[in-house]
Amino acid sequence: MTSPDRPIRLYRYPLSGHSHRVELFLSLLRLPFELVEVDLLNGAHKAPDFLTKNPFGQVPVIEDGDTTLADSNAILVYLAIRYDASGRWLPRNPVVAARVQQWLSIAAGQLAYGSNAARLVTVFGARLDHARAIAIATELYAVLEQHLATSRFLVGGEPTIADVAIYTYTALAPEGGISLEPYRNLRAWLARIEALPGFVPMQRSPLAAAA
Ligand SMILES: N[C@@H](CCC(=O)N[C@@H](CS)C(=O)NCC(=O)O)C(=O)O
Repeated sequence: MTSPDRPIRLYRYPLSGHSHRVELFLSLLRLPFELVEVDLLNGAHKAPDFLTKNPFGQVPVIEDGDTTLADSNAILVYLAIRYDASGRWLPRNPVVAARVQQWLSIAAGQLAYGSNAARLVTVFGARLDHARAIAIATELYAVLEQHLATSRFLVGGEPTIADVAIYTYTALAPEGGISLEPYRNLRAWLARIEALPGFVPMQRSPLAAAA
């Protein structure tokens, strides 16, 4: 099957980069989907009906027919295996699949504790260690910058879900006070993703809009 019978429902918050990660991939795959806004600011994600979808009370969540799934990276894997018949976005070759998984782990690790955490401080006033978040992000971007000197995308010459997973919070890094100016290869890679057919940008925070 390459398309769902009914639009996939994406529960999201417009300023959530994890939500955008899924929206971006749905759009790149040209899948029909509808957005359901979850009002994080008023606690809708901790309401009983939402907790039945994701007991951790976090967006994004998708509903695809009878399947309910939480966690942005898990959703990317699901969508790739279920709907990308070409296998391009999550290649089945064991070594390539493992390399994709490495970046998914980084998306849930250094990217989450780096750029994402820094932005949680600046945009949402989270009480996290901003300096530590910036240090984690800086280490990650130094590695990425070097990696992208010889690779067009994160795993070889074609985009995979590794790129989708790393894209959003990297593009949003300046909102967290992390400049991407020093990273020429990284910025060129962001531009390559933004040029992909079906790319959708994420809504910027009021902080970024004012800058
Ligand atoms: N590992 C999760 C993290 C999702 C996440 O952190 N979501 C945030 C919004 S970006 C959220 O719902 N935060 C509300 C909360 O944790 O209470 C994923 O990849 O989907």
